[in-house]
Amino acid sequence: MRTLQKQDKEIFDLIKKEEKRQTETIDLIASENYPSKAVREALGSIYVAKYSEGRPYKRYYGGMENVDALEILVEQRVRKAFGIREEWAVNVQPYSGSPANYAVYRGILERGDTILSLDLSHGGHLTHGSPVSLSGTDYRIVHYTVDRKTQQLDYDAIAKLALETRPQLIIAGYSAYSRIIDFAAFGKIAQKVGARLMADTAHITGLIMGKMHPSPFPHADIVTTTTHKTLRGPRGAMIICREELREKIFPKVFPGLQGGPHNHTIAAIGVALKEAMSPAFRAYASQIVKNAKQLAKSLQQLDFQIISGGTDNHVMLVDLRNKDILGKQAQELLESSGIVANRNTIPFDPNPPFNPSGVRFGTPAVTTRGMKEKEMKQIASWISEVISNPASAPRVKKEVASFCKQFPIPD
Ligand code: DSN
Repeated sequence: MRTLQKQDKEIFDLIKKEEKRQTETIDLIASENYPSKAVREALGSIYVAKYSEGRPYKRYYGGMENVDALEILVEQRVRKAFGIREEWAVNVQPYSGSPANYAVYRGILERGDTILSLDLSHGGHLTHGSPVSLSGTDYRIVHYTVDRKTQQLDYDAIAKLALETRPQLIIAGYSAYSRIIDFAAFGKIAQKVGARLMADTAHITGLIMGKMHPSPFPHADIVTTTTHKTLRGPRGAMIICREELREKIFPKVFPGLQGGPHNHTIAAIGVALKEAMSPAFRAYASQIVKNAKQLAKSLQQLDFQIISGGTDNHVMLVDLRNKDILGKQAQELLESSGIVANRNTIPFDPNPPFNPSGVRFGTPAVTTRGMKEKEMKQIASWISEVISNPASAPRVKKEVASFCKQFPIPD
């Protein structure tokens, strides 16, 4: 970055500060990850200079031969990484997960149609019909919840609700749900009520490609995903749908919602997909889950309540109410100790979303740094120490910074 340093010291200094912050802290935000240097090189490539409105071989500008070749190659890699064939149409142009989801809704629903999705406060996502999202204002939203007792999805209850409310679209796929999603069960429910099924696998795409979570194919009609979470690519998204839905959905991406695709991002997604098909990535996905299970177990041993009693994937929700602290204060306290996480609602939360009863922890980023079960035990012990004794935060922060030096962010 010597050129940047010479040319723009203000931005260079901010990047260096952010690099230091990331290097010296433990990132437990379940949706974050560190892409490889190869991904970042593709992201910084000359593709950034190219406009390419349209779809491969159907563009509005000239100079397209390398953009067309790139986009076709990346679409093929999506199919290969998910183990699907040509009957699935792929679009790697969405700028991120929110517009990808909205393009699907506008493509297959009429205004006022019914969407059945998980309540945000039970682990769902803003774009799955929250009243503050356009998805919640343009459609009739019915939410399912997790079961009060098991804190897990109850497929019989979801089926009953679907029969009662007759949705046109059912959404499966979450931001804060720690159990395996039974896409086959969702497929059956959707079929029974004549709804389309959309799987939003943003959080678990890397686990699916790494064979640590069942695939949504062929149960879902549409799969949307971001590319920067467990998949460890650049910030971007994609839509995969049954071929017969292509003409309904893809025009909503362009020209409906977007202009030119971000070709540098598409190149970087391609690099991440190649990585995701390697044996090393499979080992990575497996370690993410091992680490999450260990972190949850160690926290339980320290009297933390894990929602649903554990985790099958990369994420866990902690109910802090027995610890005499709420989510906001816990997040701030942990951050002052060098442990970065986010506060989160828990199912049936009696507290408001701005200061909910829980925190969410995830292991994709720490696993990328090479941490294993032993380190998860250490992290759990720091979390417990700081929550029970806030005065320990400055000392823990120093210990965390020194510990982090053993686990550099891959460059
Ligand atoms: N913001 C992401 C997350 O943290 O889960 C979802 O979009």
